[in-house]
Amino acid sequence: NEDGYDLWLRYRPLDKSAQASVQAQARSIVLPGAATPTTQAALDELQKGLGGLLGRAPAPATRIADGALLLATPARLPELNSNASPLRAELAALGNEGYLLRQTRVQGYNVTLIAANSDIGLLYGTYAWLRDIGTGAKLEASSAPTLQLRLLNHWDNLNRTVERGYSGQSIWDWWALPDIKDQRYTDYARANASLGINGTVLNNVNSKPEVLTAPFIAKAAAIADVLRPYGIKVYLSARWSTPLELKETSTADPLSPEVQAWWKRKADEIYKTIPDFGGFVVKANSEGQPGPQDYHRTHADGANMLAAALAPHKGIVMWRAFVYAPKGTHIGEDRAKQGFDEFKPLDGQFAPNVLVQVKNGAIDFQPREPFHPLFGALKTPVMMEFQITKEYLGFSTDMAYLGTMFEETLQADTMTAAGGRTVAKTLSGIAGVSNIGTDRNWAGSHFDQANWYAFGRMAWNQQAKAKDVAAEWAALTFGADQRVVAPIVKMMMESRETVVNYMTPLGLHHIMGTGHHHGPAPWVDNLERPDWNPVYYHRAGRDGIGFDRTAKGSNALAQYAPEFARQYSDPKTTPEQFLLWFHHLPWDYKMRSGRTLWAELLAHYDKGLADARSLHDQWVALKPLIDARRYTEEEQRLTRQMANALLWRDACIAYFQSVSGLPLPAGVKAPA
Ligand code: GCW
Repeated sequence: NEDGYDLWLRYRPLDKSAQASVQAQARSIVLPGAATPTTQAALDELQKGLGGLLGRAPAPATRIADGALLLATPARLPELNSNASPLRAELAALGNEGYLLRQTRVQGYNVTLIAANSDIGLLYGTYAWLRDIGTGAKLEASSAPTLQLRLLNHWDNLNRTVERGYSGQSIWDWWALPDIKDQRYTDYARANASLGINGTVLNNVNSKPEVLTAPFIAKAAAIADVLRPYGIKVYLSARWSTPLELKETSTADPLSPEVQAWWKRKADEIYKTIPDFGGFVVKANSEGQPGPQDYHRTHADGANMLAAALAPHKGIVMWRAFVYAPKGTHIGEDRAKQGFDEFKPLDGQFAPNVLVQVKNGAIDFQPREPFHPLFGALKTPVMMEFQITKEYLGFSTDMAYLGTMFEETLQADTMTAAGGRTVAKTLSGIAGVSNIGTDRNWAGSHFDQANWYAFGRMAWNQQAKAKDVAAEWAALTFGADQRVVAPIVKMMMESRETVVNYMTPLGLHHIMGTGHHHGPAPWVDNLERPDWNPVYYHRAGRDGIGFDRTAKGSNALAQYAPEFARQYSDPKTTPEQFLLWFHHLPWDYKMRSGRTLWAELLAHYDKGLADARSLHDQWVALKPLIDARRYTEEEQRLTRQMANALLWRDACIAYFQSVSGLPLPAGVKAPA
């Protein structure tokens, strides 16, 4: 019975004809030169993978022969680099992490070649080759990542709870570390390397001073040792006030020499234990976290001080732009504006090893947000922060494939250059807030594995299409049978829009339940800070609904490129999916469909519920083709999702009706 532990690395037996053709391409496995931990990982994966797919893995051999699967870098096989080699130029263009897969002749033999410039490239190539076999794709490719930083961010606490985690405890067993290294760490490394993820931040951005003490550095080092062969570097979230709270300095002012010296010593200490440590991510002066502003210094002062400590070791600082102060400042200001307002003026002041890490949208990981105005606005290198865990999209209960959301954001045109410039083109790195936990299936639900997968594949290639990625994942996860893959892809492609429709259609946002963010609460109006209240965001009343972010309102639009601002300042030229994000409109505003805004809103809620029911029915129809355990586990969630969708629809309609005072349009039945 499938429990999901193997993720997309299941390697279940291929059918006989596929086995024969793969066998012909891999009669032996040849790796010229000495094995390293990384090539050993590749060889081990081939043993495991081919062992499963073919029933028996080919033996490693030392001599190239016809039918060999050959893993080679120019250093291992110098002829790849010779002027005569047809692959020389292609290989040179692949950089350190890229790979190519080719049926070709080497030394007069017909071989299947996995070639790269480095051992890590060989490992990535190995996973790509195994993936191609698993999906039945053609085994010819060349691929290299555009971004060097492809990270997971764990919001894992040291007590093993996970902030916004819906899949069990943290996989990092801090108590047992460093002596006891769970097999899960290796399987985690394999899964991430199979996607090309090359860094991981182990702990929550709401961090604790303890994580930077010697015992925890030793624990992090033990994890780093497991991940290193897989090309994954370890990073930590640093709490701004660490030295002060540990009582090792008298202040946390970034300009204090005592503080600067402390961080330098701390960096030296970390690098003694973890020589390839990646660096720090920092959440400062946001939601109660300490930061340089506590000392009247800027985010740049803070980031640069840490950057100076890490620079001699080639470490980096990822300074988060999700900064809104929970108390005091900016009260009454549109929260969507604060990140830009704080960071734009600091552009140009950051040290070269600082990146500003920006959430995909300016509010907070909503089911749909327009891209953050900082993308394309800074010279400072910027990283994307996506949230893989579904804090606002129904946790791990509701099905919502995020590939479509990642694609929508990455391909959005920032209009910050002539001819257009997508968000993807403005990035220097990408991070995803992990959905991984100790649940047997890692992600809480089987379909949430797809969100980890899609993040990784799109971190490698921002041009990847959500639909292709879904098809790959479905084939690897449920078997490469079109009777299964096609309907699953259809469900996945519909799923996120379904959630948007029954939660926050037409640009509504932040109307979820207080604190937990699950379920509807558009009526909440009594929280400590106005910009925590749903009523602050939907602004529904007798006169209409929506947040006016044009020049008549908060003017958040002015933070975008002029062409974008122009298009979105007019409701008629604003895409309807963002209408109420940027505009406050009367209930009888005429929509493109010809319906009134009120009727259109109801239609979206109805569609969300209908589509949630349809997702369930589509899954039920697949029952004969899905193993019993995974079928049942997902069926229960889809049943729960129908109830969630019903609650969302009825609660939102009832609430909005209570403020609009409008009757339900003819043909719409009152909520049961
Ligand atoms: O999305 C919000 C979450 C917080 C989170 C914060 C952040 C880690 O509700 O749980 O804290 O954003 O991104 O810093």
